[in-house]
Amino acid sequence: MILVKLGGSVVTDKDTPETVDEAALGRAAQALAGVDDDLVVVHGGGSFGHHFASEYGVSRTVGTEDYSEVVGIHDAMCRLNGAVLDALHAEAVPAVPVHPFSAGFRNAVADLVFPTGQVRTLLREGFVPVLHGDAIGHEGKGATILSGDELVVELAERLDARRVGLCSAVPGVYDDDGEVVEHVTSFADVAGALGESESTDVTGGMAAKVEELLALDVPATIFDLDGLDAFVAEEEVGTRIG
Ligand code: IP8
Repeated sequence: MILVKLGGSVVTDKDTPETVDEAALGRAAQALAGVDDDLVVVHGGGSFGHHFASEYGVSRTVGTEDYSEVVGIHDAMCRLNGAVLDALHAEAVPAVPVHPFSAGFRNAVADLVFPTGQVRTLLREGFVPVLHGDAIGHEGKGATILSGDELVVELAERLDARRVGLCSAVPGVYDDDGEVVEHVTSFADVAGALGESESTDVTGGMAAKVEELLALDVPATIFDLDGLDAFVAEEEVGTRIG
């Protein structure tokens, strides 16, 4: 199985609330139509989820108990998910939605509990499940944000992914000189260039991504939209993590 995350900043215009970058999304869908294996797609929040999450002050650790905020974030993500599905259908990819809000939760120690039977079954039945960052019930905190990157880590392990690709706004992880690093094996290698794990992105930005991907058994690759065709063709591209 191949797991691909489409970054929210790739498929949306991050500066304008609720705006899909149709051209970029169309290119991504066209590339994904070339995957010759089982495929799971995860997409991020971009100007849909992040816009509402930061307006309400909700993050992976700060929750909300206000139902209208939870619904506001979730509905925005469902609208983006609909746009991603439309783009994939236009390329004849049998994409179907899986909404994490209705599938999992975080327990009292903030661990993600996410059953994967539905995704496994859909894959076995020949579909391409499309999941996304979302609001998620969080024991003792109301609801917090589940990032698409957390989902990627969870699904890659649980579904035994053969390859994991993150299509992001940048061509890979940069070093101090602004060059793309080919291979990162420890966070210390790039910590200086990436800064701390916290950032203005409500789910942590590139540093959090690298830290989480390093914990995976399967190597993950970070590349930009120009690199997606190469990733699908199993060529070396971007930065390999782990
Ligand atoms: O863009 C965040 O997912 P990410 C999802 O993968 C929301 O970090 C709801 C902000």
